[in-house]
Amino acid sequence: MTYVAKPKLHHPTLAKNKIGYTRRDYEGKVSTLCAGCGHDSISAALIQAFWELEIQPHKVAKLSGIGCSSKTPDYFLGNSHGFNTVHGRMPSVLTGANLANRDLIYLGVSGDGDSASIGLGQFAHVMRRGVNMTYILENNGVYGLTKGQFSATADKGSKAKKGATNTDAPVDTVSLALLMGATYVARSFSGDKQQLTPLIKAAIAHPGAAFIDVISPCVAFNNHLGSTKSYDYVREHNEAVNRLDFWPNRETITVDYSAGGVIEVPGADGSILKLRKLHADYDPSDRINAQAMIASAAHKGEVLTGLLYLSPDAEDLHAHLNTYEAAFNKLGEKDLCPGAGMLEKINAGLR
Ligand SMILES: Cc1ncc(C[n+]2csc(CCOP(=O)(O)OP(=O)(O)O)c2C)c(N)n1
Ligand code: SF4
Ligand SMILES: [Mg+2]
Repeated sequence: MTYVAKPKLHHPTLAKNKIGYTRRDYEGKVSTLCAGCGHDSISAALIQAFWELEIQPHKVAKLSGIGCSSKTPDYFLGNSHGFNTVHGRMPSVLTGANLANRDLIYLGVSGDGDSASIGLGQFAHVMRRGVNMTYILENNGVYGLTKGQFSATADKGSKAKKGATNTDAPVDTVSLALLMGATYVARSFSGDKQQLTPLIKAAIAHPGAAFIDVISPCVAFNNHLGSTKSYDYVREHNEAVNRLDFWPNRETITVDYSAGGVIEVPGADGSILKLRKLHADYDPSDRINAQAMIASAAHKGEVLTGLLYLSPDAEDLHAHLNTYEAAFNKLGEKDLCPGAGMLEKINAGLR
């Protein structure tokens, strides 16, 4: 089975968002992934997040690499722009698209093989450059598509389905993203849609490189005893540092909070992010403390989830480079080709 068309009909009472779309309008083709694969739950959270944010699907560009995870953009946002690139090369293609047209909302979807093995360099550089994007890493600790080899995020000592032990040290992608200068860093679990959906919404609103590592069990090759990326292991060792709620710009807040332990973070676009603290000593604006807490949790075999770091003064690549605001495809010949006089002036400035 490689392709199944989805029926277009839907129930007339299906709820619509303020721009008149139902959740079905944010879906894609029928998934061909294994039943129970964590990646499908991440697609469901993405559909929910874009529907709740009332984003027009044609305003979104979704780019991915190669892998089961990288196939998923076909299963959501069927009316958005999409580019299934080359293994480990999504970040550079996305960077180019973003530089040419900043008017779109950029979503990068990748796997642990795609990002932490062949694409490790690209991953590091897209974070340090601050490309305005939401980078979702669907982390199952294996190369699912090529039948379950250990990936670079597999924990040392964890077991493969047939019993082999992984002897290599793991790449911890959230630590790396922090080290590289990402301005929004989170970790979540595909089995926790309540936590994941607002994390995605806040990442989309974030003006810079937003990274979410989502532990996403592979039921075919890495969901057994001895795996640290199985549903059972993550449920037993999930340590949430906070819970997040997100309101897009200036919407009335109707939820009640007890005053203690809640931080309110206003976004540059008028949105509001509320963080309910679960760990008294966890401050997501403190990069050094975040790094220490992540390392300490990993040492204890815990999976630290939630919003791990948020920079209060994030900027994106366009701000760093002071680029021209209009998308290249909106510029006329006069702007793109300012003539011999201008060329002479530029050349003179370089002499
Ligand atoms: C250049 C290149 N090298 C190797 C492959 C083979 N290959 C395809 S997918 C994949 C690994 C995918 O693993 P991951 O990114 O973790 O995705 P998952 O399938 O686990 O979601 C590999 C090695 C390829 N397609 N291209
Ligand atoms: S092989 Fe693993 S990652 Fe790929 S679809 Fe099946 S469960 Fe998901
Ligand atoms: Mg994988």
